Amino acid sequence: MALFDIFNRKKAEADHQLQPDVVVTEDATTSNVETAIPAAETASEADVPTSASEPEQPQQPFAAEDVADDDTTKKKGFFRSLFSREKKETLDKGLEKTKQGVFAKLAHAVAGKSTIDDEVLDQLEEVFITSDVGVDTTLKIIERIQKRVARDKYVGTAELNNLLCEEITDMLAENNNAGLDDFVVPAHQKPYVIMVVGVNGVGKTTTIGKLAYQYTQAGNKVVLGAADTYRAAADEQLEIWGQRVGVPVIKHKMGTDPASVAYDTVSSAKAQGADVVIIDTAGRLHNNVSLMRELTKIKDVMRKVLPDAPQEVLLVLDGSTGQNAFEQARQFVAATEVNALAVTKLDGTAKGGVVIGISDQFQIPVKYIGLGEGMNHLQVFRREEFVRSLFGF
Ligand SMILES: Nc1nc2c(ncn2[C@@H]2O[C@H](COP(=O)(O)OP(=O)(O)O)[C@@H](O)[C@H]2O)c(=O)[nH]1
Ligand SMILES: [Mg+2]
Repeated sequence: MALFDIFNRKKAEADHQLQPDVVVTEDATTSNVETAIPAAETASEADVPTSASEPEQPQQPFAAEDVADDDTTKKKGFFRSLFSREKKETLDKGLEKTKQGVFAKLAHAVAGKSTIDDEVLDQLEEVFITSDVGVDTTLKIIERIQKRVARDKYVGTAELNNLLCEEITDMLAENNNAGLDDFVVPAHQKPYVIMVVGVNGVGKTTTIGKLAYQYTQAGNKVVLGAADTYRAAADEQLEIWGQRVGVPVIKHKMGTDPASVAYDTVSSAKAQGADVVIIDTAGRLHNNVSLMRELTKIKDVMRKVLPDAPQEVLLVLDGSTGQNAFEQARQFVAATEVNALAVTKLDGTAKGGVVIGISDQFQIPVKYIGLGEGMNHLQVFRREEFVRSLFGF
């Protein structure tokens, strides 16, 4: 990516020359200018004509990605820069294993080829299927690339990463996954209740701890409820997170009715004027009828205090299980109402491509991604940033 780095740097310099009154953000003042570059400029505005005053651009492979110095682009650039360098680093680092896998396979797929022909397309299909993207989504991607190659006539393999990045981002944008703001509580929905569900060990409690941290950082008052009353020490684990983040945890004795914990948590949150309530629940399989019924009971009981609760039923999936995570999502979604997904443990796996498949195949948005065990290793899923990171931009 050295050439791309150099090119980015050139673009940043050009930006500053052409826009003396540009809003200086934290990113723009750092020496690592890469994250200050508006993503859309390289991803989807390849056809925008360049200004005559622009400095000379390198020829290949990214010569077509030009800087558009109009107002829209400036604004886009400003918003993009809100995705700070720190977050970009966490994302890049978290996806490292997946990236290594995808890159190695892509390099292999285009070895000795200068254009994207049928053979390359066949290889690409294999790259995505073996990267856990899933068959249906892979076929969609290949179809898009095929159309693009037919439309643009000559498409060299040197532009492949860029092309894939654009097409996958556009494909994901076709789903109803609205872009989400970072840990913002929807207006008039306070307290906003998130009930967290999923099988054992996927990272529910850890995700709750990270969510508590992020929502607190965003200025919200958070209360946690330890409604996993089955597993010994489950409430202690949540309590440790509560202490770490500095938020109260409502808990009862082990073995008590989880619905009563949820009821007490929501009541307490309401009384305290809290903004966010997060309810931990015991791990369960979609086909465990009594445990699935218990979720309905927890919801019903919370609604006695807050008629709209829970506004979010968050299904946590372990991304490192690849296609199993996908299958789990399918079965859970069929068995109970879920309206948000979190995919965890992306840092430990080369199977991160599963997020693309899940995001494409489910109408339910992937809202959060887990990129490590630390408090700040949870991010709101932004499809464009995710795909760009995956392809090394
Ligand atoms: N590397 C990594 N580990 C994670 C992540 N999320 C959770 N874990 C780990 O996964 C294990 C199970 O997590 P836990 O929250 O107890 O799962 P639960 O049973 O669903 O509540 C713990 O060791 C966590 O530290 C993540 O995003 N990255
Ligand atoms: Mg747990």
